[in-house]
Amino acid sequence: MAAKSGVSRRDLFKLVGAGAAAGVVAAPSEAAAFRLLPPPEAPVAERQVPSFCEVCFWNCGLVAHVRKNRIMHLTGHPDHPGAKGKLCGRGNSGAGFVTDPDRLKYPMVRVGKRGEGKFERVGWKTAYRTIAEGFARIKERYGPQGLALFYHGKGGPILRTMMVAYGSPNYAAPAYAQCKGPRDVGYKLTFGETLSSPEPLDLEQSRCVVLFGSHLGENAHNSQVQELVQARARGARLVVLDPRMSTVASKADVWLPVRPGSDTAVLLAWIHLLIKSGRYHRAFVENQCTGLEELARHVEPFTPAWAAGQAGVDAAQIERALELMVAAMPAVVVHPGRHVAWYGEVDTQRARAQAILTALLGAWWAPGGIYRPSRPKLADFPTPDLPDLPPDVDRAAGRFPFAKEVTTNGIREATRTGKPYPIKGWLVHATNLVQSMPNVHETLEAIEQLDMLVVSDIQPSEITRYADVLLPEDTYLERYDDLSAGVGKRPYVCLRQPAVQSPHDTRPAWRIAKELGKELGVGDFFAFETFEEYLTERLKGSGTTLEELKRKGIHFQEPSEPPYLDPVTPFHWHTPSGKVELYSKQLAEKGFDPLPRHAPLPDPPRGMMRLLYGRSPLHTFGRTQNNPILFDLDPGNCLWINPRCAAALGIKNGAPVMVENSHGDRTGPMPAKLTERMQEKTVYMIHGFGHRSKQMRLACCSGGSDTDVIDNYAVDPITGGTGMRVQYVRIRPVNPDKELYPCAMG
Ligand SMILES: Nc1nc2c(c(=O)[nH]1)N[C@H]1C(S)=C(S)[C@@H](COP(=O)(O)OP(=O)(O)OC[C@H]3O[C@@H](n4cnc5c(=O)[nH]c(N)nc54)[C@H](O)[C@@H]3O)O[C@H]1N2
Ligand SMILES: Nc1nc2c(c(=O)[nH]1)N[C@H]1C(S)=C(S)[C@@H](COP(=O)(O)OP(=O)(O)OC[C@H]3O[C@@H](n4cnc5c(=O)[nH]c(N)nc54)[C@H](O)[C@@H]3O)O[C@H]1N2
Ligand code: SF4
Ligand SMILES: [Mo]
Repeated sequence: MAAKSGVSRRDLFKLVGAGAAAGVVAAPSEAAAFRLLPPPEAPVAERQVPSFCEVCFWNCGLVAHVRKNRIMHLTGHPDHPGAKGKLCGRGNSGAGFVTDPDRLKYPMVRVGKRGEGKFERVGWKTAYRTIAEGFARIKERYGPQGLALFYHGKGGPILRTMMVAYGSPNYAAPAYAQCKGPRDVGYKLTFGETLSSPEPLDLEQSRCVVLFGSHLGENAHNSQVQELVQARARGARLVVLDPRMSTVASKADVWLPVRPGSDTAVLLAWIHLLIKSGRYHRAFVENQCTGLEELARHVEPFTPAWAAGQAGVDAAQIERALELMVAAMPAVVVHPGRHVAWYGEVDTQRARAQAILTALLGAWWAPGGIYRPSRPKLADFPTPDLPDLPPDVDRAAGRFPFAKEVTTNGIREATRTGKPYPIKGWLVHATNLVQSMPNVHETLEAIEQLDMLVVSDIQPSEITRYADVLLPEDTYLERYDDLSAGVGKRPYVCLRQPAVQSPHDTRPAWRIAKELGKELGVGDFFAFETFEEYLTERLKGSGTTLEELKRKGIHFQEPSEPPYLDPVTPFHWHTPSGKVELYSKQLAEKGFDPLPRHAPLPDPPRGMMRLLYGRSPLHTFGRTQNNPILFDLDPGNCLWINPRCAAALGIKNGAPVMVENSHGDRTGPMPAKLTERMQEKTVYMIHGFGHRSKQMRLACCSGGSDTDVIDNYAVDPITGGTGMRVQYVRIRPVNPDKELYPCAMG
C-alpha cells in the first residue's frame, strides 16, 4: 500500500504526528526501502527457490520469488514447522541485505588504526595468505590454543572444523554465555537433557502456558508466536512473569509484575504449594524423580505470602496462577526461556526451579507440556581424525564446572590478561562482539592484545572496524550452507541454496573454510570440489537427495523417539542417579546450592535505575538496523520509564534522554517513553540500536545501545553465563543537536 502511494511508514508518522515531542525527520534514505521494492507494474517472478532464513536462528523455511538476479519477494515455506507458511517481519525483509549499498563487497586489509575503519581492497588469495602467515606465527609462539573462533549462525560449524583441525580448542558463541547457557545447564542437571532450538514446546495441545520474561510477540520466534496465539484462541491459560508489561503480559490471565530477579521466589512458592497440597503429578514424581523429600523440606518456609513480599506482587495472584496450572496439568508449558543470562548464578538456579516445577506438574515429555524431540539422521562428511586438543581456556583455568561450551567471556579474559594462557589470534564469524558482549572496554582491551583479528561479516558492523583482515560473506540468499537439521516431533532436513548470485566479490563460509583451510595446511578436512558434493555425502541415508531438496526445500523423516513418555514406564535418565534430579547432588559436590534458593537483588542506589532490555519484533539484535526495509519501519529505540520516576527527573514523554553508567559511558540520545507498563526504579530499551559504525549509514547513531552502558555483569560460576541485568544507569534529559527518530516499536 505504502509503496504504491509513495508514502513511507516514516511519512505516515509525520502525517499522524507519532513521536510528537521528539520531532520526526525524514529518513536519510528517503524511504530507501520502497525504492528497493519492485514497482507495481513489475513483471512477476520467474523462479521460486526454496531455502531457509538466517535473519534469526529460528531458521524458517522460505521460498524466494526471483526474476533474473533479483529477489522480488520472500514467502514462508508452507511445510516448514518453524515457518508454517509465514515469515516474520524480519524474514520478509531479507532482500534488503542483498541490496544494502553499505554491505561489505570485497576482502580488505586494515590500513588505519584498529577501530578507525580504514581498509584497502585486496584479493582473496592475499587475504588468505595474510591470515595463514599470521596464524602460523601465533601457533608457533603460543601453540594452537593461542587462536580462538567466535561464531554464530549456519556458517560457524564448518569454520569450527577448520580451527579445530588446526588445533585450537577455543571456539565460542555469545548464543551460549550471553544467552541460553544457564537454561541448558539447569535443565541438563535436572532431566539429563538440554533443550533443543526450537524449544520442544507442545503448544498445540497445551492448556496453560507460563512465561518468565520470554516476551513472545516482541521476541518474534515465528512458529512459537503463531502457536501461542492459537493456543490462547483455543482457551489455553496464560501466566506471565515480567517486571514490564510486555505485549504478551497484556494478554495474560495472570500477569505477575515481579521485581527484577525475583522469579525464583515465586517458583519456590508454587513448588511449596504443590507439595504441601499433595497435588503434584504423583505418577511422574514417584516413578521418575529423586529428591522429593529434600525438596519438600527446603520449600517449607516459602509460602505465597513470603514470595509476594520478595517479588512485590499479590499473594492471591501467585496462588491463582498455580490453580490455572493444576487445572491443566500435565498439559502445561513452563517455558524454559531462551535469553536467560540475566543476573548471574541465580539464572541457573531459576532454570532449575523451572525444571523442577515442570517435573512436579508431570509436564516433561507429556502432551501439552514439553515433548521429546527427534533429531534427523544425517551422515558426516568424511574427514581425517581431528587432532588431540589442549584444554580450552575455561578448563585450563578450572572454572565453570558445568559449562556446556567454552565461554566467549573466558576467551576474552584470557586474551586480555594472558591467563591461563595467552590468546593472540581471533577469527570472528557472524557475531558482533562489540555489541553482544557486556563491557565493551574489556572487549577492546582484549582486541588490543591480538596479533591478528580476522572478521567475516556481511556488513560493516562495529567489530569489522577492528579487523586486520576482513572477509565479506555472501548473504544467506546467495549461498549454500550446511543442512539445517530440524529437531522436532517430525525431524526434518532443510536446504539453504543460492536464490540469487552476489553482485560483489563475496564468498560463502564453506568456501572460506575450504580455501583458507588449504592455506593453513588442513585442506584434507574439506576434500570436496563443490559444496554440492559435500551436501550429497551428508544426505546419504537421509531418505532424500540433493536434487529433491533443491526442488522441495525440506524433507521429513520418521521420528526416532516417541514424543511422550508414559510416566509409569521405567526410564533411565542421563543423570548420575538415572532419575530426574529434583535435588542435585552434582551441584552439591561442587559447592553450589543443590536446591534452588532465592537471592534478592539490591535496589539501585539513589538516583540510579536498573537497566533492562529486550527485542523489537522488527529487528534481530544489531544485525538488521541497516537493512533499508527494516530501518524504514523501525528506525530507532526509546527509553521506557515510569512516569513518576520521569517526573522526578523532569523528563517529559518523547523528550530526548541520555543513558549513563557510573563510569562515564553514555548512550543516546533517544526519546523517553513514559509508561505505566514500566515499574519504578527500572528502565527498558531494545537491544541492537545505537550503532557507532559510520559505514552503516542508516543505522549509525540512531537510538541507544544497551551494551555501551553495561560495564557491570555477573558471571555465573556454574555455567559461565554473564548476567547483564545488574547494571544501574542514570537518565539525563538533553538537548540533542539533531532531531530524533520516533520509536515505532518501543
Ligand atoms: N524479533 C526478535 N526476536 C528474537 C530475537 C531478536 O533479536 N529479535 N532474538 C532471539 C534470541 S537469540 C533470543 S535469546 C530471544 C530473546 O528473547 P527472550 O528469551 O524472550 O528474552 P527475555 O530476556 O526472556 O525477555 C525480555 C523480557 O524479559 C523481561 N525481564 C527483565 N528482567 C526480568 C526478570 O527479572 N524477570 C522476568 N520474569 N522478566 C524479566 C523484560 O522486561 C522483557 O520483557 O529472542 C529471540 N527472538
Ligand atoms: N546488551 C545485550 N547483549 C546481548 C543481548 C542483549 O539483549 N543485550 N542478547 C544476547 C543474545 S540472546 C545473543 S543470542 C547474542 C547474539 O549476538 P551475536 O552473535 O553477536 O549476534 P548479532 O548481534 O546478530 O551479530 C551478528 C553479526 O553477524 C553479522 N551477520 C549477519 N548475517 C551474517 C551472515 O550471513 N554472515 C556473516 N558472516 N555475518 C553475518 C552481522 O552483520 C553482525 O555483525 O547477543 C547477546 N548479547
Ligand atoms: S523468525 Fe523471522 S527472522 Fe527468524 S528465521 Fe523466521 S522468518 Fe527469519
Ligand atoms: Mo539469544
